[in-house]
Amino acid sequence: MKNADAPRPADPAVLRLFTYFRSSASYRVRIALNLKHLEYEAVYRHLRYDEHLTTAQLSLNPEGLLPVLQHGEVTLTQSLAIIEYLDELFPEPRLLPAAPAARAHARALAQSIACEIHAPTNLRVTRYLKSALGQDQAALGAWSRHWIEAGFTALEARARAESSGHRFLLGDSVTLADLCLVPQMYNARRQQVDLSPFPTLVAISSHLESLPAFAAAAPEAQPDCDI
Ligand SMILES: N[C@@H](CCC(=O)N[C@@H](CS)C(=O)NCC(=O)O)C(=O)O
Repeated sequence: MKNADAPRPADPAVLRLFTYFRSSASYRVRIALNLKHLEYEAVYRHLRYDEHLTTAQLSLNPEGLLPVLQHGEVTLTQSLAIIEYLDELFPEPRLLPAAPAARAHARALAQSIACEIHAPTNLRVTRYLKSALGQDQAALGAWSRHWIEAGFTALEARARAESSGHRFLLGDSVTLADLCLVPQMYNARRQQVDLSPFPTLVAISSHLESLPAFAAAAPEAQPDCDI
């Protein structure tokens, strides 16, 4: 991984990821890049200092969200779309199963985390709760824990039924769903969610976190980590 702060001429070979160490959507993409052994340039954008909301950054992603991936002339947003793009261009190892049902299932589990847990607990949501609706820090924590616990309750039931050996959420290799689980588990710990009702998810996440590609993508392993 290299750091690049200044834009460079488009090079079709270069992958450039706009990332923040604690951004779980960026964390998903970092895992995918590592699993596929892809070199990339990291451009760090600090969310707390609103570096994702500058004019230059909004020209890359008008949503004002990380991650953004540049690949030559191509600029991509939305972590799940980015990961599918990488999976199509660099298929080893495959992160989406070949069989249509398993493929749909992996996407559903990933979306259960990305859309049903992560989206309502995102920074801009909690900022709005605080600034526009006058909620205090305790209320923000309760809000985030509520959505994480609701989502994890459903996910735990699915994992108990479908995970073999508690190593992956689905089947016996890493899928897109696992790339979403580990960052969400990091967030859950940060929000001090009681994880005792979710032993299957904890076991799967612990196994995944021990894999080198996941460990190298962890927030603490990022050069921009400031905690
Ligand atoms: N659905 C988007 C979510 C992206 C997202 O929410 N990114 C967060 C960091 S994890 C962000 O940039 N938040 C900035 C904000 O909320 O102001 C994706 O999967 O890429």
